[in-house]
Amino acid sequence: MDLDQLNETACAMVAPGKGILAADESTGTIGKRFASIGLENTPDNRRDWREMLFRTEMAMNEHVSGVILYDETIRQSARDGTTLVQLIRNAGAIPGIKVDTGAKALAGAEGETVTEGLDGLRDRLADYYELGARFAKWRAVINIGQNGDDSVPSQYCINVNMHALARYAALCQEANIVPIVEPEVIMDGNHSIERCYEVTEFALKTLYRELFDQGVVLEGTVLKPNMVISGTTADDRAGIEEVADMTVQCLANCVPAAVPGIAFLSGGQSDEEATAHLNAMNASYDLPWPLTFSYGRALQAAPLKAWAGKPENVAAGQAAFNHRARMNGLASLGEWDAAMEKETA
Ligand code: 5MM
Repeated sequence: MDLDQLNETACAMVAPGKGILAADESTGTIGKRFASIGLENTPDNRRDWREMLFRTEMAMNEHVSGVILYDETIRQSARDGTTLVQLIRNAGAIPGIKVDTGAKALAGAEGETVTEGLDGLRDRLADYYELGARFAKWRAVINIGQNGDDSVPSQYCINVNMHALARYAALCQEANIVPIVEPEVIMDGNHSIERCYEVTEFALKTLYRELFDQGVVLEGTVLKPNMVISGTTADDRAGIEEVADMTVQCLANCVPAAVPGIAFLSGGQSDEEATAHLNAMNASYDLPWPLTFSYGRALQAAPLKAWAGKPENVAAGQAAFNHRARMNGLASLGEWDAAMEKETA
């Protein structure tokens, strides 16, 4: 394990003004995204979509530090034969890879899941390193029980998921790959922001205990958490400042200062909401770690709509991606303003 290399990569992933593009949708998930624009879910269409993003110069050169890829994508080439990994490198960004194999029903715990993918992971990581990956991602899914059901998440669910995240992280570091640890508390539901805080704290405290127990070097990791936020269908959803304050308070209580950076998931927030929340945290607080983005939907929804799967719309898709990447880059510095949303890319 080369700790200097791991720390250098982790710091580059959260460099000032930059964040991570989560383009690691599995085939099923990207199919749902394509369905929204009436596009068939084929390997060529998936390549064209991702090639368009990775060739978007301003976004990629100035605001994207790294890209999380899916197994198919890390092996794919652009139309001219350049590998997609090389396109990312050409932009000065770091290729990364999702290595979990998805959240599966957790035995004996209705409504809860455990993320799988540890079998054979050591060999897969060696293969991914050869293919160019310098960081990886594993996402644990934590649901919040609804309508007063405080039994979800269970201690059992939190324990097995955080244990698996730490096992994954230790294997990554052994392979000189920086693990992004992603314990996602799901936003769907009508729960309050206070309940989201409790569950996020429960998950993060358990996660850092497991990482310690399994010898994971925090300086060579990046945390990808949810924000502390009201459920999507909650009454009286918390406003921007409250989300920023409670998220920062929760992280300050749970995340050691040795962690090089925190890159949030968007989790179903609207594009602008995800940007505004990130900006509010960076504008108001001086924190031990940089706070940035590792967004999937909140970076891709606008370009996907503008592109709509048509070659003649590539410039429009890239303009939309440039715009969202720039807005989030500014938010990672606390320099975004809602009025900037009206500016063209
Ligand atoms: C890009 O979305 C990923 C989805 O992966 P699956 O297809 O395996 O479900 C997801 O893991 C993503 O990397 C993060 O959760 C962040 O995405 P959002 O859209 O929440 O910012």
